[in-house]
Parts: sequence; structure tokens; C-alpha cells
Amino acid sequence: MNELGNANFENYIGINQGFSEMGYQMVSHVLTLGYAVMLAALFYFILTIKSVAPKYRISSVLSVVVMVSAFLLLYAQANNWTSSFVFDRAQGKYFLGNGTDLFNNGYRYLNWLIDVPMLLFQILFVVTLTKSNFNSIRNQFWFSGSAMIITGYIGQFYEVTDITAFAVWGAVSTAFFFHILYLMSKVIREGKEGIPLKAQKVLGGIWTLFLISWFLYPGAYLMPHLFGVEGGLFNEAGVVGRQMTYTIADVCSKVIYGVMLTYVAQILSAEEGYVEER
Ligand code: RET
Repeated sequence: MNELGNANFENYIGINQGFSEMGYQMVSHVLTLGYAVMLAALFYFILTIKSVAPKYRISSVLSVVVMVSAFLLLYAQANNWTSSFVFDRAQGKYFLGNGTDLFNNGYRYLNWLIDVPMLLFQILFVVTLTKSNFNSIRNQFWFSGSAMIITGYIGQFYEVTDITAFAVWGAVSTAFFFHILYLMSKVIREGKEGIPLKAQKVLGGIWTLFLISWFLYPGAYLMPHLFGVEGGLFNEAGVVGRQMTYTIADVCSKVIYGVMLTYVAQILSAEEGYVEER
């Protein structure tokens, strides 16, 4: 099984079993949905920027940065899928093309390298920290966020050929992930102090959304081995499942998160007497 080197498992399925019409198209469509949502949401963040007081607008600007980068990288990821597999009329299935590009989830990781620090910084411009130091939290977010992604990026190359390396890089990445979770829980706890109850509730919802959506990423990393190493999901279902998981996670962690933060900023702006000019 080594003819593909460090290729992602999608290619191993594509060269051996191939993809059915339904499986292939579901991936293609869900990838397309992913970048379409980013472009649509880009307009939301631009058009609502004046609904919040000037000091909160950096949060919207960071959402705009996230949307543009996600749109471009997810567009590349979708093209990578369609250029990697070709339809075989004799067998009625899609197989890895001969001499074509291989499919690799790396575009996503590169996107996260930009987006993870931005998403983490974003909340710092909406909440007011009561005890922690802004610069210290920002630097730790930046450091652990980047380290989590880079180690995961290296690990994903080994998902088929070297399970030990895959697990070790994944574990190192997870250590940084837990550090981020710890920091975020602190930021949200402090952020809730002294703000209107309604805004506190939305912040609580952001924490729940954050926990669920961010845990989907390691789930997708592990997808090919979730039910045993090369087990129950080392097949087309695992390929479709992984891309669906990534798209759901992306929409929640970037778009819905950004919309909820805008909402908190709107409540705080109104409370401070800000009225949007018409
Ligand atoms: C990896 C590698 C395996 C271990 C862990 C991971 C965590 C990834 C996360 C990614 C979050 C990405 C976001 C992107 C938004 O644009 C790298 C898959 C823990 C949490 C929020």
C-alpha cells in the first residue's frame, strides 16, 4: 500500500475502491458550499460593521480577514478534489487520475494558520478582561494556535504510512489545543463580568459553540482511524464524513462565531448609548 507515499487516505480509497457518483459529488458539493458560505458571510460582516460602536469594529474587520482567506483556500481545496479524481466509464466510478495532482487536506491547515489566531484575537476586541493581561493572552493565543496547526499539518502526512508519527504529532498538537481551551474559558469567564445579562447569555452560547466546533477538527483528523486503525471509516464513508465535518466545523467556528460576537458587540454598543447613523 505504499505506492502513494505520504498521501492522505482519500487517495488510497481513490486508487483502490474508487468513489461512487454519490460519494464523489457529496464531497464536491460540500466543498463548494464551504466557500460559497464564506463569500456570503463576507458581505454580512462588511454590511453590519456600522451596527457596532467604533471600538468593537476590529472584530468585524477580523471576520472579514477570516472570510477572504477561507474563501480562497477552500476554493483551492475544492478544485484540488475535482482535479485529483477522474470518472472511469468502464467501472462507473471515480478513481485517482494517472499523473494528476493528489488530494491533500493541507490547504485547510494553511487556512487555519491564518484564521485560528484571528478568531482567537477577535473575542479580545469585544470582551473586557478584568484580571488577565491583554498582550499576554494575545501572545499565548498566537503561539499555541500556530503550534497546534503546524504540528497537526505535519502529522496529517503520516495518516496512512506511519501511524505512530501521526499519533505523536497529533498528541503534541492536542497539548497546544488544551492550552487554547484553557485560555478561552478564562477570557469568556472574565468577559461575562459586569455586562448585561443578555450579552452574558450570548457569550455563554459562544463558549458552547466554540467547544463543539473546535473539537470537530481533531475528530476529522482521526476520521480514517476512528473505528479502528484502517477500520470502519477507512473507506468512502470516511472520506465524505471528513469533508462534511470540516465544512460544518468551518461554518460554526468562523461564521456563526463571528455573527454571535457581532451580536454581543451590538448589545454592548446599545448599552453604551451608541446609535447607528442612517
Ligand atoms: C489538529 C491535529 C490533531 C489534533 C488537534 C488538531 C486541532 C485542530 C483545531 C483546528 C481549528 C481550526 C479552526 C479553523 C477555523 O478557521 C490540528 C486537527 C487538536 C482545533 C477553528
